[in-house]
Amino acid sequence: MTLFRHRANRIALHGRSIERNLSSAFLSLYRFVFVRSRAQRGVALLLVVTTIVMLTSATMEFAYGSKVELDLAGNARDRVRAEFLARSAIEFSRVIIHIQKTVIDRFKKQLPFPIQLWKIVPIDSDLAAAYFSSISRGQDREDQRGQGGQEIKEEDTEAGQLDSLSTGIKRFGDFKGRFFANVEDEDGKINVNMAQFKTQQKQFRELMLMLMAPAKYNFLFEHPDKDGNFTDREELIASIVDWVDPDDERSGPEGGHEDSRYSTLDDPYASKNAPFDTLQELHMVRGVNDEFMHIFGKRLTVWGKTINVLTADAPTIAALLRFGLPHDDPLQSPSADSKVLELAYEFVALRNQELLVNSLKDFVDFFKTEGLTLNQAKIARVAGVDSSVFKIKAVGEVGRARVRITAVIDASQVPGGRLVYWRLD
Ligand SMILES: [Ca+2]
Repeated sequence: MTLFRHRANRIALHGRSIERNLSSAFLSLYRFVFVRSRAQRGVALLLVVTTIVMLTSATMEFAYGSKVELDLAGNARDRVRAEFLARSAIEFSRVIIHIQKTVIDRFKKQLPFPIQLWKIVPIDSDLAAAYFSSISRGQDREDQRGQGGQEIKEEDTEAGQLDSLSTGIKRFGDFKGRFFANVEDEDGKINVNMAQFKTQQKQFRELMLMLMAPAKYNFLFEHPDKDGNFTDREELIASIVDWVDPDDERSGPEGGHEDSRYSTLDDPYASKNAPFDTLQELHMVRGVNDEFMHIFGKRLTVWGKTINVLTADAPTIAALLRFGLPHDDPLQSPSADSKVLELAYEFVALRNQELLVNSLKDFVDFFKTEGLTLNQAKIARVAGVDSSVFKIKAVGEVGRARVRITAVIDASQVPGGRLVYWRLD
């Protein structure tokens, strides 16, 4: 017992010692904060305020960083979704092209007028969703009538079940964002890559000359370029031919090496001697400038097969008329420029209405009634009534993310089309 009492006394003594120490620490802190001089208290307050400010700014920085990272992740997710919506628009367009090639073009002689499905069918997810939604509502009404006691067909029941929300299967349009696309045929234009083939160079030169022939385009060839060089129509066409043909000889009366056009420039380069991959490459060719591209760029392509007279614009049709007319025809004179263009516009206005044009013969016959004698065999070497190459410009949008895809499909061999160009922006 004595031992225990002794230990208890020691613990009690130790406890009082801790109490004394704690009291001393609190007293020091109290004195530091409340009893020290006013200057010392000011320093302490400053330290506390500074610490609070630093902690607050660090917390806000962390919160801002987290928000940015969250936004970035959200934008990346939306961009991926937008890309795949744009891809959906491309596939939607390919289905349209497939139907055009396998159904419409096959039976076009039985049709009352030419049908270009890619111009008629809108490729837009909002419109498609509205269309499918109306079909679905109609189906629901059919189902309700069926449940009222009338006989229900087996397929109606299945469709109703599939459309039911209880199945968990989404209807078309039940996704975030939208897509749309524009399809344009490349066969309504003149293909500058024709110039790579010896067998087509003569036609290409003449066709390009006829496109640029009108006197209203003279201004393009009357001023020197930034290097002080003049380029007339023939020289510009010869430069395009030399850019893509495999040899190094300069076309035209001057002769020599074709790269003499570019070797004396401040930043010299050589002709490509290969087909154009994009139309923008034309800017590399002697004489081609922004004004030239602004006027003729939309009538030129690097992908089309032959000029489709059913889709070409009026100035291209006018070029084709000059190409098919005899060289000594009065309509070849500069004073007849407006008359030829007027006839071309008249044809363009009529071709998709009551006028039946299913062949180049119909095309030639139409202008025969206008007094033109066109060489059908010559026109047939560069033109036709079919389109096989299509450029699709598709857009996918989700939130603030927007993805644009440009694709070119060649459906001349495969109905669904072969992909020949793909660009994602
Ligand atoms: Ca060449």
